Amino acid sequence: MRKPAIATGAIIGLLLTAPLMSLLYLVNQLSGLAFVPFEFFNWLRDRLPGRVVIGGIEMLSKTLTFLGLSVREASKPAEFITVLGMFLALGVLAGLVFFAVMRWVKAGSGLRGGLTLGAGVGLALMTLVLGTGKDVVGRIPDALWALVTFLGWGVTIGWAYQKLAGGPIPPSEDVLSVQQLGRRHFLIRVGAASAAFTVIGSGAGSYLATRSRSPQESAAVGEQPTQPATSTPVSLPNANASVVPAPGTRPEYTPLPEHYRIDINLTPPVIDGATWSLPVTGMVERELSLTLDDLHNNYEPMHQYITLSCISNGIGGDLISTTRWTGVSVQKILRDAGVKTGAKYLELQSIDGFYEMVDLSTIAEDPRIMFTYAWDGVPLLPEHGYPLRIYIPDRYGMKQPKWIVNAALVSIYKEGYWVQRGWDEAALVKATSVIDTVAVDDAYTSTGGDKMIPMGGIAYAGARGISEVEVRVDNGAWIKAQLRTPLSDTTWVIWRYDWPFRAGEHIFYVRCRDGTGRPQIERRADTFPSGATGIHSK
Ligand SMILES: Nc1nc2c(c(=O)[nH]1)N[C@H]1C(S)=C(S)[C@@H](COP(=O)(O)O)O[C@H]1N2
Ligand SMILES: [Mo]
Repeated sequence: MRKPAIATGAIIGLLLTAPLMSLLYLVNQLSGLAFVPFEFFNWLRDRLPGRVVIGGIEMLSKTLTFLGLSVREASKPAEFITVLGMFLALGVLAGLVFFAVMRWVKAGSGLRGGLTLGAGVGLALMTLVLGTGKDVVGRIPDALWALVTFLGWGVTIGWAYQKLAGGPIPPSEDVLSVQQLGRRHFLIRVGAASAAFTVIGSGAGSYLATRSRSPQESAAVGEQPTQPATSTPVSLPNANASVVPAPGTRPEYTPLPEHYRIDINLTPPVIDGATWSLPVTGMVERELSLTLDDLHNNYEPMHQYITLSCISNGIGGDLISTTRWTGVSVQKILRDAGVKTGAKYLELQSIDGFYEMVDLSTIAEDPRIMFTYAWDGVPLLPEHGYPLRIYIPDRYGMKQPKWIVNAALVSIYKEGYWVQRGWDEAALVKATSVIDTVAVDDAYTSTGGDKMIPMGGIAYAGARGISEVEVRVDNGAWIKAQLRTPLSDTTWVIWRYDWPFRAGEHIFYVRCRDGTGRPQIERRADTFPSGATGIHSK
């Protein structure tokens, strides 16, 4: 008997892993049981060296930019596809290794080998699933599901091996071709079944995903009022500002569905707001446990217009947005809890394994630091941190956890999630300015008779504000732009410059100074590790 080729193992791995993933997806959509490929990659993500994770993310975002796709819109789908592709590749590898190992094992043990493979992988994934998430008991169904499915997968691979290895060789000269024909037929049949299963399973899964939210998700959202997602304040605080944005400037107030989203999760963690509460523990006089109702009813709500930027936002990038945040000053909560002497930091823990520290001295100095429960007048959307996130002025998003599940006062410093992975410890926002538009189609004639082209965009320097924006055309002099009164001290500023038109090809440059008069850094630097610097041009 001739043993099947190792390459055939790769094909079998592919043909059997694809329908398994599709089954896992369908069942995840139907019942909420864990989608193991995501669990696996989340587990891996938290254990790989930060450099590797960041390298992967940066490669992905560079590829998207290269392909002309918006990082804000395309990064989550691209992450999905990458992770699914990588999991499938692991399945291929498993098939390959299995067939290679079976070459050394005596004939007839395909099924037993498959059982061993399935049990090994299944038990490993079961342990992994049990280890992620706080509540081990609640994870038992997910863990058993992982075990059962991968056991079945392993046995099927073993069965396929057995089939391909075939029985004893028939006494004919044509042995090889007969056997090859049999193998080819078998592979075609498995291939067809695999394709049909994969298409039907993932098709039904995505139908369920688009038709309705998963059961847990609707449970969490059920707590929220039936308001439309976007309820732009009827009148913005700067409604009477004299400087009008140039046509084509991005919206000053980002529509909520367009707010960028960045986090370490493939799908947003879902927290049930009705049962959630925030424990305030550690070095406190009185431990607190604050429900959403407590936060709403026992504290005066505080509203702040805020621009949030990701440290991974490149020059002129789209990982920056502005909305109205509502919550409770952290100072008030700490006053109620009572800070014990010796406490130095507020340690925040999120449900997705993300964590960060805030200096108590920073909190003591800044009443704007805010536990936030609403954005744009509605409870936080699941992807933006429902039920609670924190706002810390002047810092990039990486310092501001979403989905907070614990707050503890501590005396010992611990690096936050991204800090531990090599990113800047302070993550203070770098001043930046962007040209959104050179509105050639909106040219008009000035009172002096010149043809004018409105230009505009944003400038942002965290909570330091913007004192000046300048524009340069080609090698000309830097000219001051007009600044529109911003929504608040902590948002971006819209600038506008009406350029006296000259025919020909031009390059436009922009730069700014923050509220303290400090010029933005013109030297080009990458986003890693402290945020991008450099001049935007168009
Ligand atoms: N729990 C948790 N909080 C998080 C993150 C995360 O991965 N997990 N990402 C941070 C980063 S890097 C950014 S830029 C902001 C983005 O917030 P948004 O997605 O609501 O715009 O969330 C921050 N808070
Ligand atoms: Mo970020």
